[in-house]
Amino acid sequence: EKLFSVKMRSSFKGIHISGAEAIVLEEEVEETVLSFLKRARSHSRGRADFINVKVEELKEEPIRAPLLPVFHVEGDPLKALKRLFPLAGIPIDLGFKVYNLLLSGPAPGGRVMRGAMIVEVPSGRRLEPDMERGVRASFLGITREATDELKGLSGKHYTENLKEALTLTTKINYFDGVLGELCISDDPNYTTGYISVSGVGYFRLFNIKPLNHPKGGRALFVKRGIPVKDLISFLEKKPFLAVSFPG
Ligand code: PML
Repeated sequence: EKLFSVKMRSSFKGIHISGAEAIVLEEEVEETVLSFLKRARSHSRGRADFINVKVEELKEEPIRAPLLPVFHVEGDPLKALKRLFPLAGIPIDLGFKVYNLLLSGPAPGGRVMRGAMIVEVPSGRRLEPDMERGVRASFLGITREATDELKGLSGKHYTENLKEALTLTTKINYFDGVLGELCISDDPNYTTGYISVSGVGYFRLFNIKPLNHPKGGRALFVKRGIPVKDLISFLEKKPFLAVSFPG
């Protein structure tokens, strides 16, 4: 069966509004394109005046791997991070340094990055080649079964952001030497973030930042000596399809 990558990005007056992507069967391409178009035209950040949709057949079989299990963490998110950084092998002080950097804007001049930082543990050295742009993962998808299962398990806490973030971070954590990822949305209205821990799970943190705070971003924590070029090319190019949870 042929698989296709479908990607959408939209903007208004040159400023990014929304993006989405999927890996789907040939017969699902049309409906996917339509749903992405709808989404671009009805985003909370405004109505797009530019929409780019790209459809391409996958040239190689995607990696298929189960989604990381999701944990909804109640209570103080900072207290939770204090326990979760060590679980990922990240020193607490380094973890919070990166947390504060994401909130103040990790790109030069305190701007937000479109992609992620790569933070070496324990040195804290930044390994992404472009500190303005960061690293972005692409060629991501999730099966319908896995989406339905996620919806069932998350109940009223389900959002499209959750689905996309979980798919993305499952791919990130698949790479050997990645310890986890910390994510704070840069959407001022979206205050749920997460820390993912490789081989363990996705810990969803409510109120990880104050409402109306316009900054945020992503940081990948990696072991010293990880082949950074291979990691980046894996993230950008290797097709990855998340399937149902393990067990
Ligand atoms: C969630 O678990 O609700 C997703 C959190 C990250 C959202 C990042 C974004 O899409 O801005």
